[in-house]
Amino acid sequence: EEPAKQMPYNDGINIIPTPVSLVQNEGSYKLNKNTQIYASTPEAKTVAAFFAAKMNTATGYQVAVSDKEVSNGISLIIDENLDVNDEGYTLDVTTENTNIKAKTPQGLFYGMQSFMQLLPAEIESPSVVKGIAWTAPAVTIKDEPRFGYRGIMLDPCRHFIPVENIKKQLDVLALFKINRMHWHLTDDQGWRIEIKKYPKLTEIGSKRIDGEGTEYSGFYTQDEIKDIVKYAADRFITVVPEIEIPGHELAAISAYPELSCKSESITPRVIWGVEDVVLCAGKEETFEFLENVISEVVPLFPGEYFHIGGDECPKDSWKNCPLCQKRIKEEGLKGDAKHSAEEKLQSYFVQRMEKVLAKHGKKIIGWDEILQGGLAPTAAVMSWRGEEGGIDAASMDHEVIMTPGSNGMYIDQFQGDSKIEPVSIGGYDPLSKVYSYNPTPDTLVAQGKDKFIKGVQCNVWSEYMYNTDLMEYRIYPRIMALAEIAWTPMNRKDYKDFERRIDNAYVRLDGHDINYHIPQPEQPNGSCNFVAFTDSTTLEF
Ligand code: NAG
Repeated sequence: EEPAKQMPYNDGINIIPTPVSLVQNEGSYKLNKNTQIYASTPEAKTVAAFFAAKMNTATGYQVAVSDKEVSNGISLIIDENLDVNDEGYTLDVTTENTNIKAKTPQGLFYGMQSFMQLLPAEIESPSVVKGIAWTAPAVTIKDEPRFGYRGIMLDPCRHFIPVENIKKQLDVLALFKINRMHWHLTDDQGWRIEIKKYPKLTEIGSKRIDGEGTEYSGFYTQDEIKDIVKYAADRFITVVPEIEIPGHELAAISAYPELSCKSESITPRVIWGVEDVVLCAGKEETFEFLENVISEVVPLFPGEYFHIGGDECPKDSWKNCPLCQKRIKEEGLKGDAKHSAEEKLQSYFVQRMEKVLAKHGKKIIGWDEILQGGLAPTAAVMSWRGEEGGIDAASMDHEVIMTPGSNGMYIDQFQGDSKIEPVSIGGYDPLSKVYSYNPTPDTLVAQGKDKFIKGVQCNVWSEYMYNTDLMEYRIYPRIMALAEIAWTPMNRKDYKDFERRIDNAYVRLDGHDINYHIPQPEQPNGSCNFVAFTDSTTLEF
């Protein structure tokens, strides 16, 4: 007898990310209008109901959830002894029935997402599609993710993302088993989260005057945030909030000037880039303000990480500020060969935040500049200026999320010929580059420290994403490459096959009305110089 075939190119099977192990068997399973889903626990039932509703939307069937085991149906079974990790699952599709097992409801959710991807792509349609045989090929799958943190960072500060659009992204990200949405809620160009104790943060800090005098604004109320966090949780996505300190602070300081060293009167920033108007590290009021903000933000986000930013904080205002210098003296923050006194002041700042957040039961995570002046004892690092910060942190046994701009993780960059693409911040990150990134650098593997790499993320900075269509254009399809590098083991990755599977995924994206990028033929050099969507009146780079 011939051994069952491990599909080398998953021929005809389109699951993204590719499962750890997949064997295709003879025949297929067919949904019918009365298919039932059996769920072994109340939580499994919630997962079953979620997918029954989706299937019914596209098929027009009356798939229902049942408390009893059913024949010819789909079974969702919690099995605590299954030999996979907490997010893993097994999926057995036979000509008779479909069985999914997992240790957790999250594992069942991913098993069902894989099953959905075995069905025709029109299963993602928002309304009934007639004339389709809703069959899935018979397969045996055993699957679990390579990394526990599979993320995307969204930036509603530079350009706002309405609640409905965030939900749309969450729907689609969940298809590809992405499980973290890092939400960059404050920056120079806008403070985007309601803080009840400090109403001016949104009254003043969420508004800027763009271009020829038009007001640009937007923020999320705490109720809207709760709604999004719940919507994400229903799709097993944890939202990681980011409140930036001590730089990228113009919006907060325009609302409360006393927070900066010179208490200058400013407005939220209109152009992009970095300015030396930062939180004063000498005033106690700064820390009081942050503690109050944190105590309103923490209850909204149940996840383990709280992101405190930390990137791009110039040090001149601290150098020239008597209160900051007093603090440096009092705390004995002497400059040495490795770190300046002001870098140590930044580390002091971050460590105070670490203590405040620890009291709330949160772990801090920050951009790799938080290594300057000495890393806070329990901090996790998000490595964006290349991999060095992540390598340093992991070799000191700190958790790391890799998101290096140099390795394709900055998907605000061009993904095609800049002469025919909408204007972007620059760079060049085609799909193949995102796909080829491996988040565990060899040097860490050699030291046995790669286990501190907890995951990988793409960042969607929105300086040049004037609307959500442009944002989607940058996100898709590159985020599907991220999904695969975060989930699929190295030896199962295959770019050629990924490109094939993407065609099927585009139909799924169509079902969600996503404005994805389609590769364009490259233009001969110099023959085409127009750039679409420019807004040269407000941009300076
Ligand atoms: C960096 C900034 C960010 C900006 C982005 C554009 C980080 C951590 N910081 O300079 O504010 O939007 O690049 O690609 O990325």
